[in-house]
Amino acid sequence: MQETFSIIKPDATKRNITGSINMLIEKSGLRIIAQKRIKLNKDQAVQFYIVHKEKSFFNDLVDYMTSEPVVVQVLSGENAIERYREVMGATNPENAEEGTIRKQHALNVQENSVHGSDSIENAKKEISFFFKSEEIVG
Ligand code: IDP
Ligand code: MG
Repeated sequence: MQETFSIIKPDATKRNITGSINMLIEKSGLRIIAQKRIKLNKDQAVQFYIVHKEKSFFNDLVDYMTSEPVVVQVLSGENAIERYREVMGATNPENAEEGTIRKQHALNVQENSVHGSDSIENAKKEISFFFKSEEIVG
């Protein structure tokens, strides 16, 4: 069993499709073992995406991530980190496979509906950034 960190992003909360996304997560066999709706502040968004600080899209990304509420989640399952990356689909929805969250719901490469951790180390870091251990109930 493994845990990964997920965000349902502002484009999705704004369009009221958090339930549709959770349905795809649960249909994939992953379990939502922690979840809360929050509004990120600028400091949180900058810190969360700090690895992208040199990218041309960084400022836009921070503005977008703070524009509307998000839903932060911990997902568990076998091989959850890689599994959720598959369920999400490619970063750019134009390249995402049929049936993935991003193929079904993303608007464009920035407003791509979901985040998922990309490594064990980052999953640990991202989960503890948003959740206390007693908020995670498997
Ligand atoms: P990921 O979310 O699939 O892991 P990353 O490369 O880590 O993709 O990028 C983080 C986020 O930054 C993306 O999910 C997307 O919201 C945004 N992003 C990535 N590449 C671009 C781009 O080329 N233009 C605009 N936004 C981008
Ligand atoms: Mg990433």
